[in-house]
Amino acid sequence: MKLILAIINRDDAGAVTQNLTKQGFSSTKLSTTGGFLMSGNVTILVGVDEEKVQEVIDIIKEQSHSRRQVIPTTTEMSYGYYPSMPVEVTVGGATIFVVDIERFERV
Ligand code: 2BA
Repeated sequence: MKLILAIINRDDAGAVTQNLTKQGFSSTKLSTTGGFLMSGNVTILVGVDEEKVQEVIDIIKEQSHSRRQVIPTTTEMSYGYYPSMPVEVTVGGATIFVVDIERFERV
């Protein structure tokens, strides 16, 4: 058994979980925050048998889109001027981890 953790954009979360459910996969959605942008994203947990991992990853890939995001930053100059220096980063589609599960039980 494997646990898939997928960090995705909030706007894609509904489509990802709906498609997982449609294909018969259970999932749990957590509200999370990225350490770099400090903005909200969503982490989806899916527990599956090893042979189903690729199917789940394909569904996540299909529904997760990358986006360009501009973040404001400021720089201190020697003469005390703090101009805004926006930086653009590409976020997503999805950051996916697959980990081994030692034991899985529903009680
Ligand atoms: P954030 O940490 O908010 O990062 C958002 C985006 O900012 C990243 O997109 C990447 O393009 C950029 N970025 C992150 N750290 C950076 C840095 N030190 N310097 C320059 N640019 C940086 P993604 O790579 O698509 O990541 C999206 C979200 O996935 C991340 O949000 C974080 O919540 C998660 N994530 C990505 N890699 C991870 C990892 N190795 N471990 C845990 N979470 C991760």
